[in-house]
Amino acid sequence: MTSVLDRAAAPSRLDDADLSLMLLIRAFELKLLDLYGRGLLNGTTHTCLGQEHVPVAMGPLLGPADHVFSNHRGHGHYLARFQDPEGLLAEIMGREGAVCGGVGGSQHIRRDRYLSTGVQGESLPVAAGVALHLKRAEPGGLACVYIGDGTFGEGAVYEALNIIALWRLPVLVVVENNGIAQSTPRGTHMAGTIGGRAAAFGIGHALVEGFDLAAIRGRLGPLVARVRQGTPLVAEFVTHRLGPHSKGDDTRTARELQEAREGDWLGRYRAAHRDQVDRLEHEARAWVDAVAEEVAARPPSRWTSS
Ligand SMILES: Cc1ncc(C[n+]2csc(CCOP(=O)(O)OP(=O)(O)O)c2C)c(N)n1
Repeated sequence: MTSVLDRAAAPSRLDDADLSLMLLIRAFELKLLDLYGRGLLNGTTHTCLGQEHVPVAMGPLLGPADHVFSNHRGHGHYLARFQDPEGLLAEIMGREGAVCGGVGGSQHIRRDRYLSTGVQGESLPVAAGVALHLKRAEPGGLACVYIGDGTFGEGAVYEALNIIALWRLPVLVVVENNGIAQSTPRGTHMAGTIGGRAAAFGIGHALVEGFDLAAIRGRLGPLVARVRQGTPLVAEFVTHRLGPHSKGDDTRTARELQEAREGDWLGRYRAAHRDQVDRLEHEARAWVDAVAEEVAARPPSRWTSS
């Protein structure tokens, strides 16, 4: 199954709440790059600039009893689930109130049924195990895994997909296909397609291009309902990575960067709905500025193993 949303169409108007969340994630990530540049972050960080719409689109399709597995580029996944920029920033800055006591940092966060890891490909086998438990103990629940197109080439992903399909496990794999893995373009690391690979296991595949959240949810909603009944799905979002891989490590040419910027949902949306963006963007930036100032003034976080 393939659904492609027309990227040339004028963007439909988004709900204020959805756009606010997308803009919050954008403002948060820009603030992180600024804080990193000033030496105020602990450890490394990868931003999801350009991919903010993916977890926001998925938000209402997932419930609190579902498990979410995130990756190294997971701030948007976390913020879409918990809307907690204070806890996340405190975690990344190692300040009091940090979600994981400041030892997880940007990439390794655990909260309720949310877990992120920087180990590429690790999450799918773990999600398969969790989904087996859900199938037996909490039917109707699912495990949602976010991975990138580069990580989709890890061997562990295919062992997991095999078992997921064979045992009809409630796993939803969301691939954020931004066309590059660190510094390796997709064309030099992936033979065939993500859809073709899902098909090899008899797993359904939905291709999502665009950021009309209502249309995406309308299309994916029935498929996610089927995941809950044991029909796994690979949902592939075509996205653009606007920023560097982590901080100052962008190997793309000026032309490739320009193409990524031209594909940016925010630039395209702003052109069609400038008033709404101006109003909500200002609020999002003000919120993040206030959070950053407040969190930076907190004492260091302390972690205890108990
Ligand atoms: C097992 C493992 N191998 C390599 C790395 C180093 N690494 C971190 S992110 C990354 C690229 C991931 O690319 P992709 O899955 O396309 O996600 P994107 O960064 O584009 O969001 C690599 C190779 C790692 N973290 N874990």
